[in-house]
Amino acid sequence: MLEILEFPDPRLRTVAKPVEVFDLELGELIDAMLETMYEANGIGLAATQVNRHIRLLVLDISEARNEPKIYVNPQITNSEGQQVYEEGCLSVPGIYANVKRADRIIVQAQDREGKPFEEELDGLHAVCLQHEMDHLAGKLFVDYLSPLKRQLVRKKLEKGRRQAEQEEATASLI
Ligand code: QAP
Ligand code: CO
Repeated sequence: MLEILEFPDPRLRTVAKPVEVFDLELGELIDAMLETMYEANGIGLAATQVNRHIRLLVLDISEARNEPKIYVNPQITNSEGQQVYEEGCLSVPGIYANVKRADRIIVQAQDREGKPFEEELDGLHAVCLQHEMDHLAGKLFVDYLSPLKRQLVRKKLEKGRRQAEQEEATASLI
């Protein structure tokens, strides 16, 4: 499993570069990202979150967790409507907030072999793709919250990490 960077890690602000070579190494990264996403109970993961700054993301919004989707060099070519969804993020664990995004999008991307494809998405699939594409631009869903709320999120995560550390220290004594 790959290590997932957590907010406010500055590496999450890196802008990803296009993928140019579709080789074995890319295939291995895709498989490791899918495994990491499933292991962490996520529905989406961008390469940025595992400290690889290339335009690659994976999703699986299916109930059975058996419909992996891979998007290399994704571009949204059309978007319409609005929807509000309560989002979370593997890089912002335990935090959920409403975010307003486009309701229907058309995305062009390449598959793991480099073959181009186009899809029309709506609902959660469209939300998730927009959320993951934000990661590739160095953006997080908490950026849509007010600065005050974002500060609260930061404090809550810090507190959680301190508590986990404390619990580990206590456990090692008994
Ligand atoms: C993005 O997020 C997303 O806090 C993917 O404790 C989420 O997979 C797009 C997760 C919702 C649209 C709607 C978060 C798992 C997973 C947590 C995720 C957590 C465990 C988040
Ligand atoms: Co995320």
